[in-house]
Amino acid sequence: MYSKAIVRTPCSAIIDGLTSVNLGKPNYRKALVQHAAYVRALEQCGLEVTIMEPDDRFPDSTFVEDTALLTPRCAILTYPGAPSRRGEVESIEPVIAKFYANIERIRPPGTLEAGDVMMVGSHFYIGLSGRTSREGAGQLIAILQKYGLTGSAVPIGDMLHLKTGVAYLEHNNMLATGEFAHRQEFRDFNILRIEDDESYAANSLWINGTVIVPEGYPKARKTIETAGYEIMEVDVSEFRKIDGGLSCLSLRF
Ligand code: CIR
Repeated sequence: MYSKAIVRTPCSAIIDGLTSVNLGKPNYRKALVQHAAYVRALEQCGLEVTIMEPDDRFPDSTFVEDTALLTPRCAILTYPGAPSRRGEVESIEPVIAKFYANIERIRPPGTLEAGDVMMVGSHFYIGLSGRTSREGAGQLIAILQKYGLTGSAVPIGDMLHLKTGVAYLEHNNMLATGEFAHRQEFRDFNILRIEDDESYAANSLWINGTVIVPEGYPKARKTIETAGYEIMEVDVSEFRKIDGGLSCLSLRF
C-alpha cells in the first residue's frame, strides 16, 4: 500500500518536451487541468500528495517518476539517459530528503530512468532501454542488494521505458502489451494482455486496490475491470503527446 506521492506541476516549457510520437505539441493550459485531475485521483486513492513548483528549465520535469526510485527501504536518485533531464534530479533531491534518510544514487557513466523500473514486492525489474544502460542497471542491483532487495535486467526493444509496456497490478497480475505479453521473464505472472491498438493503456497505475486507467481505452478498461479492480479514468492526452503516461507523473511510496 502507498500513503504518499510526489508530483510536479507541468511548466510552460512542456511544449518542448522530448517526444518520439507525432501527435503535435501539448497544450499547456490543458496539461495543467489534466494534471490537477490526476492529483485529485491520487488523493481519492488515499495518498497525501506533495506538489512541487513547475521548473521551466526542464520541459519534461513533470515526469518525476524518472528521477528517482522510491523503495520501502531507501530512495535511489537516478542519472537519466536523456541529457536534458539530468538537472531534474538535483531539484527533486531536497523533497525526497524530507521523507528518506537513506538516499543512494546512480552515477555516470551508468544511466537509469526509473520509468524503466517495475517493483514487484521486493524484486525490481529493470528495463535496458535507450535511457537505462547495463551499467546503470548493475549499479541499481548492487544498491538494492545492500538493502535486502533484488533486481534483474530485462532487455527491451523499441519502447521508451519498460513501464511503457507493462504495469504490475499486485496479486500476481501484470498488464502487458506487444513484446512483453510473451516474455520468459514474466511467464509466472497472470498476464492481462493489452491489445496493440490500445497499447498506451498498458501504462495504467495500481494504487491501493484501484487502477487508474487513461481515458479513452475501453478494451483495456474492460480487461482490468473484469480482473476485479476498481477503475478510475484520467485524461492524460497532453502528456501522451510527449511520451508520458500515468505512472511517469508521480513517485508513489
Ligand atoms: C521523455 O522522453 O523523457 C519524456 N518526454 C517522457 C517521459 C516518460 N516517463 C516515463 O515513462 N516514466
